[in-house]
Amino acid sequence: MSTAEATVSLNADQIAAFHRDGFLSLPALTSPDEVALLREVYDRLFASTGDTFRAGDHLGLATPDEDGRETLPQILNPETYAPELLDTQARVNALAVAGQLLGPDVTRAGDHAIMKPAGHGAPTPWHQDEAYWHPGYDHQAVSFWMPLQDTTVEMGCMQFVPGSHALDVRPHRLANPDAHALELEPAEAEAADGRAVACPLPAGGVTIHHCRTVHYAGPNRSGVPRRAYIMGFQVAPTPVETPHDYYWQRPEWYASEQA
Ligand SMILES: O=C(O)CCC(=O)C(=O)O
Repeated sequence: MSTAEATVSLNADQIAAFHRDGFLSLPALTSPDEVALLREVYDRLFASTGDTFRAGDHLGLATPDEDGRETLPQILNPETYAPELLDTQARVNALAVAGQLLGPDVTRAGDHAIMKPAGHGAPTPWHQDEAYWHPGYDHQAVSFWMPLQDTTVEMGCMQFVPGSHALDVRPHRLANPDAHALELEPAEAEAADGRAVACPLPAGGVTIHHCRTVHYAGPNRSGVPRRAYIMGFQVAPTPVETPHDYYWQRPEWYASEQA
């Protein structure tokens, strides 16, 4: 799979665009052959039963539909269950590009996978990734969001608010009491909607976004599952003197670290 040499790099204009907008879109992070392999791994993981996964690694980001079907399943740490995900050209390329954006001290953060089932995949609400994270730090991280099939707006491609990575973490709330997603407060979400830039992509393309960039992905109205595989990279977070007041987080999320 991986040649260990990166085959993708950013030019100066792309690096400047990322720092200006907080996101960037590339048409290919890896080869069609590797995308086909990744799709097999992905479908195997999503076909596995819940007890394959450690507690909390298989979550519903939205509530099931009226027929009881999952509408936005997420697998955290997929590489734990499919170690071949650690040895891909996509990862080599992503790490090299992340280094161009965040500097040479960049390291791997968590991977995850979010599936929008054909025809009934739910929207992913407007949010900033950092709203989920430890309030005792400021974070510097990027996510590489790679679809494993061509992905249009109607299938739920990523959408971003340009420049929003320069904001603080905005007020969020739990999307509903039973699901695991956070969403921006309604007035902020409405404002984001009016400024969104949608990024349709071919299979194996990638969007890259900063952890404070406001983003969303719509429902999947197509007849094809929308498979997204996401690799995260970061530099060491900076401790803050007074922890941020992320009142929307569930109390158990970071309880042990803050005790
Ligand atoms: O795949 C999705 O629907 C949303 C992904 C996302 O929010 C993220 O990668 O931060």
